[in-house]
Amino acid sequence: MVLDNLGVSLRDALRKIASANKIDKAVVDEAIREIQRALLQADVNVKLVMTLSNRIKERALNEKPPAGMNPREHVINIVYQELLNLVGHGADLTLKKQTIMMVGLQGSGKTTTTAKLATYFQRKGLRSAVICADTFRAGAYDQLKALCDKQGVFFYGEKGNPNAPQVARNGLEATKKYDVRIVDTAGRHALEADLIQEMKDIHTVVNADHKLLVMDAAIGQQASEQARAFHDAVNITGVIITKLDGTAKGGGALSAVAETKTSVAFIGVGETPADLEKFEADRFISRLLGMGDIKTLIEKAQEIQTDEAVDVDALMKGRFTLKDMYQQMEAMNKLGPLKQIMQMLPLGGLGVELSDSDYQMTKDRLDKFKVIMDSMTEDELNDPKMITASRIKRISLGSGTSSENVRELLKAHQAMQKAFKGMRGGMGKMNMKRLMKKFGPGMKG
Ligand SMILES: Nc1nc2c(ncn2[C@@H]2O[C@H](COP(=O)(O)OP(=O)(O)O)[C@@H](O)[C@H]2O)c(=O)[nH]1
Ligand SMILES: [Mg+2]
Repeated sequence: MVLDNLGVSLRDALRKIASANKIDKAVVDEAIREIQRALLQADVNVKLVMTLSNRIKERALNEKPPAGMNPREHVINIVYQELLNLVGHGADLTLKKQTIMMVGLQGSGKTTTTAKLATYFQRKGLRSAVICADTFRAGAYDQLKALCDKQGVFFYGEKGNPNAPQVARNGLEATKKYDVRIVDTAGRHALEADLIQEMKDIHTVVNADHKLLVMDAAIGQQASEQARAFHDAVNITGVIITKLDGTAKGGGALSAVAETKTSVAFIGVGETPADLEKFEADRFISRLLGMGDIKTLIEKAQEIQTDEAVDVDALMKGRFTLKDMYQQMEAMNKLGPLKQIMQMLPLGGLGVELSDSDYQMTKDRLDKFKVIMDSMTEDELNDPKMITASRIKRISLGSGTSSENVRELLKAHQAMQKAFKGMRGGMGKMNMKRLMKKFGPGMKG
């Protein structure tokens, strides 16, 4: 996962909001301080951090929660929305015939990303071709050709021709029949005037549908200045942030995107051609905040709800009889491994600890539990605490199981009851189901 540290700190801040008794200025201020610290550490631009925190504060203290949302959910929702605003919506490179020009400083990852992109489109069923218009760096031609050959991507280059715009023009001519044509260009060590001029010249020749700025995630605070310069020169239509796998500082590049009002199209998360992810802002932020796969969970729950009632509300309810437990276990057995589900819950399940055996809801185990429960009285099912040692013996005899088995059932019940109470406590009085719905990655501001 990229930007782990940022995620952990943001989740901490949200957890505090979630468990606050009451949302007041002190709670909001403290949460905002933590969010600020987290963002600054990730190198998000100071000005943007200030704007973002002022907006969160202003909205959290003045905006009334919409109907059906409690104040805690409301504030968490605001934080989510403002973070989403910060990274902007992903630039969509649709799957169609197009030309793409890559720009960026030397070492930012242009050439690697060119090959990654070509592979990406090729895997989606489009024919990709790559043109090497980096005539500046000696090894550029060989590097890109090797990458393309390995991926079965058509490569065009002219070794020895120093005229980059001319190579680009010839390359476009030679690759007419390809769907996606990607032009790799040279970068220099810094933003030099001649680099900018050459880029503009290639830009004029290529007249690309997309001009993608490739930026190293580790660039930090200089990102904004750079992004602006490239934007002024060729009118960037999207950004690719590379090396997000290796840095905690990706916030700089992310803020540059916000500042130039462009958007992130892809992120690079490794050196191989497969290490390219399409950037989807809501998914990215959800993941960062640990709200990862909630949507999947809800969809799954809804699927099951159509044939058999699985009540997520009941799952989160504090009172928890043996019958409830059985029903929930049955339901969760269908949803998939409990462990996975707990991890999909907002804020990483709020640190509720269940042992591995508590997670195992195998069919055999459920069947045994069912037999045992059939030998219990109604009162015992509703209030398992009343079950004494002598009753345990009798229940095991009546069900043809062992006292051990009965104790195991009671222990599992206690653990789950405690876990669900803990979750409820941790979330304050928040309605988990509603929260899960709201924070599904499909949510739009
Ligand atoms: N870890 C990691 N390394 C990357 C990524 N993208 C590029 N690199 C590495 O960064 C270095 C420079 O990349 P290159 O494509 O040659 O940059 P260019 O000068 O802009 O063309 C190479 O060693 C790449 O393997 C990425 O997303 N993650
Ligand atoms: Mg290169």
